[in-house]
Amino acid sequence: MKKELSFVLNYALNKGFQIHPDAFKILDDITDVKQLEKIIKEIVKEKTRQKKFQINQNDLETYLGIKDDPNLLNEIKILSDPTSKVTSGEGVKGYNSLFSSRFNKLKRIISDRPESKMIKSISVVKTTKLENDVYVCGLVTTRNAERNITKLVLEDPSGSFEGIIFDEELQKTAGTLLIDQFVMARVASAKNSGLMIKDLISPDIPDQKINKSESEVYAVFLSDLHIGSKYFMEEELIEFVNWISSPDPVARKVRFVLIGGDIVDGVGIYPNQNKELVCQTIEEQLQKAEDLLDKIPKNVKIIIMPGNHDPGRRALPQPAIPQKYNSGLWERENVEMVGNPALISLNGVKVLMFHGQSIDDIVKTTPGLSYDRPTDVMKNLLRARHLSPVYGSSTPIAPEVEDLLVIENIPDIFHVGHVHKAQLDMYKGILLVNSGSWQKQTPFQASVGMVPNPGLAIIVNLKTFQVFHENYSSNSNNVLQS
Ligand code: D5M
Ligand code: FE
Ligand code: ZN
Repeated sequence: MKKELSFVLNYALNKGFQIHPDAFKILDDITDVKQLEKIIKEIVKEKTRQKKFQINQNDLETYLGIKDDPNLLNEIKILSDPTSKVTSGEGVKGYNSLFSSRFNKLKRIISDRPESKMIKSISVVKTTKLENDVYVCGLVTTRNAERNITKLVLEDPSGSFEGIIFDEELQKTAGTLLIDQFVMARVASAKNSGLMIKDLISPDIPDQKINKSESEVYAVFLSDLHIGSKYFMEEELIEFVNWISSPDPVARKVRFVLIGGDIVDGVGIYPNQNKELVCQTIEEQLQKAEDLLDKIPKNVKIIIMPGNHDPGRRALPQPAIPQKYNSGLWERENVEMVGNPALISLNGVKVLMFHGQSIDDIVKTTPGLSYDRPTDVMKNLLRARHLSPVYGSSTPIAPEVEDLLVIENIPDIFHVGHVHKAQLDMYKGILLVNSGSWQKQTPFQASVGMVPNPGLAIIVNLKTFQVFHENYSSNSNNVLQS
């Protein structure tokens, strides 16, 4: 008999328990010593309370959840996915229609607010003497903070104007606006015949009811695996995948695994990348991903979305990773390949998945935001109701006729990755998850002082929205931020 097993058996016997031989067999199969001790202690505690002093097979099966509960639902609905919608519209005309689609969609969203009844177009406001305050809507084209004023240029389909902000608090609000985002402004004539902005209203998220799953199942949030990279934490991810099929009571209820992009490291993404790869082709990298995900039980649905390292179109919105690079993943019953961004319903819980490349442009241009707190950036995106407003910076945006990056449908969970920092937060009832990464710090990241916290798996109970995490990092400073 294993030493550890006799230790736990003695523990139970000393507390006056009998152990049925079938229960004994199950205990003997558990290889994780710590788990063995924990299980016996919990069962002894519970049965002492019940004053039943025998441990039988049923007790262990209940505790371990060895029999998967067939009543647990795992229903996926793809509510929106750009894969079949992306066109290859090009040129100035394409961008004109993109921006006009953005403006129109967001104007519709903001029209739920009472102030919106007084909206005037910019050309009208510029050419009439304003007796009272009026509201205008527009996309922010420039934002300049000067000594003690801020100047903001807004543009709508009728034209553009520069408004001046004097109020200190409002200047701070203006500082959080993203370039090319939609905003509504309260405007009045200034003394010097110019226009003064007296209030700024973002489309934002209204108060709303969060959808929950009736079935008590869990979803796992992952991203930025970077399979194929030398720095991919293969052992740790394998350990986590093994946990999913372990008898742990939470693992037994996992029915969804979401991967928010950068599943592979890709090829030719940055200069001299080949020196940092262990798999030199996309096909090899994706094959390795497939082999790894194969270990996940088949009753768990896996959703795979591309990031900026994955193959396929680079510009946003991105279609799903093309089938030609790996037909195995596409053909798998329990795998859904979706584009970036995608809105998915998991037993009725709406999850907005977005890789998060736009965070790069936003932290560069917005005072107070940094890579260290990605969920703060995610809040800005929700307020702007747009996933990637800044046009013409480092995030490539395709000249689609329809702007598919407007957040039209409000999610219950907002899942982003890209910055390799796992973090949790809440905004207006929406659970914000940045799922971190499974790649150790790369030389590039070290050179810019970026410290990732990789190897953390975030797990959400879709019935209660309680969040758990499993930490596979050997570095004790590596913790989940919230
Ligand atoms: O991005 C991982 C992280 O590294 C993300 O926070 C962006 C940052 N990153 C990546 N490339 C650059 C460059 N060239 N400049 C600044 N910051 C960068 P990933 O998409 O995994 O490469
Ligand atoms: Fe990444
Ligand atoms: Zn990325």
